[in-house]
Amino acid sequence: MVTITSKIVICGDFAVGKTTFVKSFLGGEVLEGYKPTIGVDIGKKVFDIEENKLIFQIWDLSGQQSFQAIRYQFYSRTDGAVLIFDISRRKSYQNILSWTEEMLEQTGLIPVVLVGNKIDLRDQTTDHVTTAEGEELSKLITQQTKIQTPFVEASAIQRYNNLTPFISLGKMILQRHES
Ligand SMILES: Nc1nc2c(ncn2[C@@H]2O[C@H](COP(=O)(O)OP(=O)(O)O)[C@@H](O)[C@H]2O)c(=O)[nH]1
Ligand SMILES: [Mg+2]
Repeated sequence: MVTITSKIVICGDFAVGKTTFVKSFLGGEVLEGYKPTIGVDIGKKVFDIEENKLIFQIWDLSGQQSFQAIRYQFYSRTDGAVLIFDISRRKSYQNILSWTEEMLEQTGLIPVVLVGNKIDLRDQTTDHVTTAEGEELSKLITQQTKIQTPFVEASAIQRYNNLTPFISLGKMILQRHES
């Protein structure tokens, strides 16, 4: 049994639901800190995964600061990432690969989970991103990270699959820790 602290960054376009997602994961647990200079909220949650203790430190972009200016501090010493797009906004899906590229440049090869959020809007959106398209994208990310990237459809608002991405990521981080 081990206790490890891991820094997780949450990436994706504006308004895809990053903050809502993080809040629904953290539940009642308090935010640990705030880095106003770089526009980042940091949350903390302790999770038991397969008899190990994982202390998640979640970094969520909160400000409107230009991505270029803050990315170094934001990405420094990152152990894993949750990449989020909005299934009702195709542009946010198309932008995921540039998020991935920019991130991996700074972090090196780290485990990633891809999330298609706002699945509750699927029936109301004609041009929504399909499950197959999400899975296709996760394969492309797998090629980049060299680590199997799961794809999870979720609804942060309805708390559907709001824990799954973090548990998957936690398991991937523990596996790397062991090997
Ligand atoms: N329908 C729906 N709306 C969501 C969901 N998650 C977030 N939102 C809404 O999307 C908007 C942007 O969410 P926010 O978490 O601030 O996005 P961020 O800019 O990525 O941090 C807000 O109005 C949220 O209430 C979801 O799963 N379903
Ligand atoms: Mg936000």
